[in-house]
Amino acid sequence: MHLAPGSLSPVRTLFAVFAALALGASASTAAATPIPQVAHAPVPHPAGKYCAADLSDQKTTCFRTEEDLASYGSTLASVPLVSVYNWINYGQGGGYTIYYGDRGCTATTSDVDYNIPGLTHPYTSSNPSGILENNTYSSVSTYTAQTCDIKLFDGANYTGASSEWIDRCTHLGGSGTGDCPSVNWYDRAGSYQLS
Ligand SMILES: [Ca+2]
Ligand SMILES: [Ca+2]
Repeated sequence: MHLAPGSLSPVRTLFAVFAALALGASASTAAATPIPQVAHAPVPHPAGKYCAADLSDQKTTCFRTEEDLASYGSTLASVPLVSVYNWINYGQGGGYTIYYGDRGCTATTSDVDYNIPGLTHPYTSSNPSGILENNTYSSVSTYTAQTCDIKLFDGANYTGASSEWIDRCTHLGGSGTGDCPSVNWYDRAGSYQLS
């Protein structure tokens, strides 16, 4: 008796997959969708150490970040006059205030273009952490376009000793180098004038 050998020949079925490439397909008709611009309104914060002091309306507004300050500053009609820094070398980490005004300064320093009688005003809150601007300036820099120089006074209301006119100075410690004063004005100014 024959038993038919069970010849189990696997049948291999090959499935060929053809990728049909649509050559010359019509260009996408979907126009590039503009990415919506998320309006980033800078949010003031009373303890922010990056501040704008606008002398045209005596309004001081502080922010947590430099980006927010810059964004806010770009909305002002006023022009930047001078930046005053809590740290030397215009150190951003210590915070700073940009003073704005409605005009630049005249070319001569024989006049006074702006008076800032006290550095607790228009500062009404902390910068940073409870420190008022009085006796905090360690470096200062005026904005070239507005041609102002700054004169520092020890006390409020332009009392006490005063510095010469300074265009910019990285360290108010009295080095006399560049436009820096030759006597110490580090953490000393209590009021100032611009011309
Ligand atoms: Ca002082
Ligand atoms: Ca002037």
